[in-house]
Amino acid sequence: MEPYQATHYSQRIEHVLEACLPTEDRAPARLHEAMRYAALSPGKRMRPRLVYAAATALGVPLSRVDGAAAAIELIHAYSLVHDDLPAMDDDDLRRGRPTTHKAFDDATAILAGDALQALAFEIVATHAGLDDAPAARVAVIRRLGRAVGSRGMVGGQALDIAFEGQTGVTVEDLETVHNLKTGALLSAAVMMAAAAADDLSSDVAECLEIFAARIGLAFQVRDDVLDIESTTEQLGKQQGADIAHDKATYPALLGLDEAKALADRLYTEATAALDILGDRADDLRALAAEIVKRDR
Ligand code: GRG
Repeated sequence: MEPYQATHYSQRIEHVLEACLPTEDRAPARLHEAMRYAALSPGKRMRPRLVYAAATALGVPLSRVDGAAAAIELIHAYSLVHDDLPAMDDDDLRRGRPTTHKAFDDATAILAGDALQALAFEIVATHAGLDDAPAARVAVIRRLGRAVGSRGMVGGQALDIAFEGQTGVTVEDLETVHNLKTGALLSAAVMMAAAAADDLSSDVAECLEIFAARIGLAFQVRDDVLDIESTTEQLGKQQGADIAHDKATYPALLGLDEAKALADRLYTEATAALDILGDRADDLRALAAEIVKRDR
């Protein structure tokens, strides 16, 4: 099912990102060019779309979460730039284009990632949408900071690297890595919208946490399946990279069919958690379906 606001969310985030990224006519021009190259390249914008869909489910005006939506996509873009570097995955292709360090150079890519991360926090701290809600703003910033650092995405990346080439990695280890590396940011997308809501009940907050956790893991299971079943052209990045890097993945540990069944189970659990929100959560349901059925 196509979410009824899908196009609206996608267009909205492009405008917000375009407006908040420094232009190349300002020094340092090459750094700004690299930041725009990394952040505006054609990704799925899944995380900002989750922010908007969660805001819709909670009756939060989208203008209130534009800063959070932009910030999370900038953080995601930074993580991809750094993940593609020779010191990490050493990839040449991302979103169907040369990776940032290939299009520019390693030093510029490192700095562009650093600057994208700093810009994300600047935006969420200053965006006008939360000017009238300083406590909500702090809660949003706290969510983002926690999700991105050593107890979230960066910590997951560190564990992922540590597990590379290791034997004896268990499904529980894998779940820990992915809950941190991928799940933390996807959860933050949903929970930043919740943090921007005025009067969120603890029941709804708890259900959203469950939804976000399940869908975050389902995203990663699907990513692992696509690494095997899709093509480089379709993915816009190197297919088979997990096997090449000797990474533990769900299909490697569970088998392909069981990995697919796990993604379906996680999807069912995620959407069941949305029952409490009724029809207002239809866009979140549609995004969840997109996450487990996507082909890129
Ligand atoms: C380097 C600090 C640091 C963190 C890296 C997110 C991440 C952690 C690495 C990316 C590598 C990777 C392939 C992770 C698996 C899941 C994932 C985040 C895929 C890419 O996200 P999509 O599919 O990408 O949303 P688009 O391009 O559509 O935005």
